[in-house]
Amino acid sequence: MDYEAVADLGPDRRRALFERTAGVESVRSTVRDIVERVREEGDVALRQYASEFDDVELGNVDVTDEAERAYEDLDDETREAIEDAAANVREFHEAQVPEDWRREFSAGRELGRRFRPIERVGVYAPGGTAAYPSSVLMGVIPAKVAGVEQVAVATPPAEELNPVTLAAMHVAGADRVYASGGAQAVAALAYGTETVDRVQKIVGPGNKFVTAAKAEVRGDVDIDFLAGPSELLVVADETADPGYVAADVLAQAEHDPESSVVVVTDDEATADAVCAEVEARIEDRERAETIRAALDNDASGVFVARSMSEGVLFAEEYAAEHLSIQADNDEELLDRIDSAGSVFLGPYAPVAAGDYATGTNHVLPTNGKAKVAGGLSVDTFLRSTTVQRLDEDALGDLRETVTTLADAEGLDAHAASVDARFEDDS
Ligand code: HSO
Ligand code: ZN
Repeated sequence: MDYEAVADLGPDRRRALFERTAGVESVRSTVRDIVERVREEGDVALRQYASEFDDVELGNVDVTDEAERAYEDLDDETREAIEDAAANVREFHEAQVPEDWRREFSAGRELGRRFRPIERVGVYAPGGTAAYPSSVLMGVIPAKVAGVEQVAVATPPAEELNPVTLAAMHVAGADRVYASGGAQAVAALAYGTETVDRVQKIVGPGNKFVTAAKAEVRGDVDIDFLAGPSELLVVADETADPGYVAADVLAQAEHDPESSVVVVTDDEATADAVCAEVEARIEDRERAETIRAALDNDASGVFVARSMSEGVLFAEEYAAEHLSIQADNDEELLDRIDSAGSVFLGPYAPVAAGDYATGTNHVLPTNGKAKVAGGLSVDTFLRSTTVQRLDEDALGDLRETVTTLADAEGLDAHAASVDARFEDDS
C-alpha cells in the first residue's frame, strides 16, 4: 500500500473519508416490508423468516434456557476469559452510575436530578461469522448495571446457536434470549409478538438489515444509534512503532470489507514504514482477503500531514469510532481532539484490548457520529428526571419573572397559578 499527502486529497476522496454513511438506503424498502409483516403476523412471521433467511425450522423462539446450559458446558479457558472481561466491563460501568442529587440554588429554591433505569431493553447480538460474544457483554452489562429489569437479547437462529455467545449472555445477566435475527428481530423487539415482549429501547450492532430496521422502528422505540462497519484512525508521530500501528490497522480491518482504517502522521518515514509493515504482515492473517478489501476502501489509507496540527484537524474531521494516538505528546494531542468514540493512548493500548478486556465499551458511534454522540454506557439505559421544591419566599422572588413571561405568552392561567399562592396576604 502507498501513502498519500493530506494536502493532495481531492474532493471525492475527502467526501469518502469525511462523509461516511451507514449505507442502509438500498435495503430500506425490503426492511420496511419485513417490519410490517412481523408487526402483523408475530411469531408466524418470525418462523417463516427463520426458514427463509437462516435456513432453520425454528422450534422455540424463546431459548433463554440454552444460555445457562451453554455456560455450564463451556471449556474452562473460554469461561474464564468471558468472566474476566465481564468483570472489567462491569467495574468500569459501575463507576459511571450517576448519583441522584439535590441542591439549594438560592434560599428556598431546591433543584435536583434523579436517574432511573428504562424498564425493558433489547440487545441485538449478530450471529454467523460475525458472532461476537464480547458485544453481548458490552450491550447487556451496562443495562444491568443501570438497573434495567428486563434485558432481552435477540440473536439469529441456527441449527446450533454459538455456545460462546450464549454463555456470554448468561454471564452478562440477560433475562431473555430470543432466536431471531435481522430486521425481523428488531421488529419483534420493537412491537412484540406472542413470544417476544416488546421493549422500550433497542441497542447493539448488526448488519445493514438490522441497522435499517433500527432506523425504521425509531420513533416507536428508542435506539442507541445507527452503527456502520468498524473504524480506526491512528495519529502517529516519528516515535510510533510502525509494527504496532500496522498490527492495529490489520485488526480493525479484519472486521468487515467495508471497515475503514486510517493512519495520519507528520512523518513520511513513519508513513512509509507503516505501509511496509502492513504489507509484510497481511498474508499471515487468516482474514487477509477481508483486510485487503477494507484497506482498498475509499475511507481508508495512510496519510502524511504537513504538521501534527494538520493531522489533528484531520482526526477531528474524521471523528473516528476508535482513535489511537501513538505519539510522544499524546495527551497534548488528545486535548486538541474532541470527536472520537474511544481513545487509545500509548504503545500498550491496542484497540483489541478495549474490544475485549479493558472494561470500556466497544459499541461506539461510527460514520462521524462521534461528533454528536458517545458509545454505549450506563447513561444509555437511564432516563433523568428533574425535581424542584420552593418555599414561599423563593416563589415570591420568582413571582414577577413568571407572571411577566406568562403575560408575554398570553398564558393568563399560568400567571394566576402563581398569584394564587399569595392571594391571602394581598
Ligand atoms: N472493534 C469492534 C468490536 C469487536 N472487536 C468485537 C472484536 N470483537 C467494534 O468496536
Ligand atoms: Zn474489533
